[in-house]
Amino acid sequence: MASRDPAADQLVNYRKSRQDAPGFITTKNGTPVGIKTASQTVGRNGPLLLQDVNFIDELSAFDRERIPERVVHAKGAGAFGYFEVTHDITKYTAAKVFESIGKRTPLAVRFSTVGGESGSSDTVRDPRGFAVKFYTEDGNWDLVGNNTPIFFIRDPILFPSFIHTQKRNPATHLKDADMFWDFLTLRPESVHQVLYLFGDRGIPDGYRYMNGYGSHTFKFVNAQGVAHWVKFHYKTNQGIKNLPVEKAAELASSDPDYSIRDLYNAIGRGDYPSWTFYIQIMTLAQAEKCKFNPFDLTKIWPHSEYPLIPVGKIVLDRNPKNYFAEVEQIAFSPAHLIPGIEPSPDKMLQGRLFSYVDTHRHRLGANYLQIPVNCPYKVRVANYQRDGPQSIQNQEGCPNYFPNSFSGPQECPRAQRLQPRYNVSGDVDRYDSGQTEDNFSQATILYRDVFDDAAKQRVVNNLVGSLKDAAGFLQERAIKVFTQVHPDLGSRIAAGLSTYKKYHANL
Ligand code: HDE
Repeated sequence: MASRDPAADQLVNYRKSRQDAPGFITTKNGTPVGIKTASQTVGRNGPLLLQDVNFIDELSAFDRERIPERVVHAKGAGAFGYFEVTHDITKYTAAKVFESIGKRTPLAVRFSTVGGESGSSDTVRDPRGFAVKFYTEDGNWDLVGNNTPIFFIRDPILFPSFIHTQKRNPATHLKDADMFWDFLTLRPESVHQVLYLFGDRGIPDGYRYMNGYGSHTFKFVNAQGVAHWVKFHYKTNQGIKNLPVEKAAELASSDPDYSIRDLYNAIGRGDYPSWTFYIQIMTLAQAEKCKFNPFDLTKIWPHSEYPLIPVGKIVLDRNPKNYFAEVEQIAFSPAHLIPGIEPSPDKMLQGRLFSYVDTHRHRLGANYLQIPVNCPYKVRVANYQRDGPQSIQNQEGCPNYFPNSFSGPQECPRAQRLQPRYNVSGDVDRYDSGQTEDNFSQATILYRDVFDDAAKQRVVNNLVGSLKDAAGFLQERAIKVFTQVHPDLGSRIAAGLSTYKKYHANL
């Protein structure tokens, strides 16, 4: 038989690993099951019996198989591997993961699309999630990034509305071009990310050929308690590869799980994907004088002023053994930070610090950090929290109050030193930045200087291809927004749309 790929051969390989010794079926309670293919009935055709505990065990488990899917990033693929330090950055951070050159830290990664349900196609135009969990000796550090260094909005209060416009219309249960373009054109801070999304990188060729970005600004603190602002980048060593629009559309029907399959098979055949990990550093003094707000997620830090500093590499060398246990139940959060890495005032990051752990409590339960894939297994969890649903590590006889005189765990002076005091002041208010910030200049640079002529034409085609389905007044508003990015972009979109105008004459 011709050999198949590792994903197709998963069951064949499992059988080999069991050496054809399957063992016996049991109930959840571990009791051996005699007959699996018939329920217990009164007579051959008779009704079932409540005493058929094997049947009840089976159906009650099935009835509970689904947990809520992620409200965004529902479709994804996961893998495991390690992070290895190649360059010393201890002058910036005391985080254990960066402690010494050559140090390896185990990690888990989950890649995802954003807007679609867990059964949706992998090859849609959408940002891709690139979330990394580092299992460090100071607890788990999650860098929950995307494949773009920026985002559509800069205030987290807009996130639910923004996401609603990317998902289904509540009346029709269909994706809706009016919702999509209405929101984006009313909030022009989104235009930088929109250009990225409708450019070539909007449909990566699977998950191995794209970069990852921590996106937000974070704060590094070194052993002396000195802080720097930092951004994280992980660049693919496979090279960037994107899917042409026609190929992506074809794959959406012929192989909607294209990206999951590609990652599983690459790792399965020993072709381990890797990324080089970089940081950008900004001193606190530089931030004070920065021409733009360095905590604004709609903007990048120019590499010419804040160069990439190499740090290490991410290697993925193990497929999940069980998708539900290790990928569906993995729970990332920007609030999973470790000493030496702190949040910045980026409003989006601040909003995310709440949202992820909140959604995990809903999706996985209050003790989601005791699920093996989420468990900080390099350290013993020691605190004064107890009980709750499915609490399986309840800290035995250790006192459950603090302070105490009975050898309960104590405060950690090192963690305290690595959280230096800082000053903030200002008037409490709600500051809507939609019109008051510079929304356009970095988008202009992206269109004018980064895209070559062919890429410009492709982005125009992609935008027209989506805008053509929106109402006429939204098309007009979009043309105005894109004209502010660059007059050439606005006029090319207007020209492209003019061929469709007849459909929207009355709108
Ligand atoms: Fe997320 N996001 N997000 N996000 N996000 C979630 O958390 C949220 C944002 C990202 O593979 C949810 O566990 C808010 C930016 C990834 O499991 C949820 C805001 C970036 C993943 C959530 C953002 C991301 C998520 C849904 C605006 C890139 C998948 C399920 C303030 C830097 C993680 C979950 C995985 C998932 C909230 C914006 C990346 C609802 C409120 C910006 C990669 O909590």
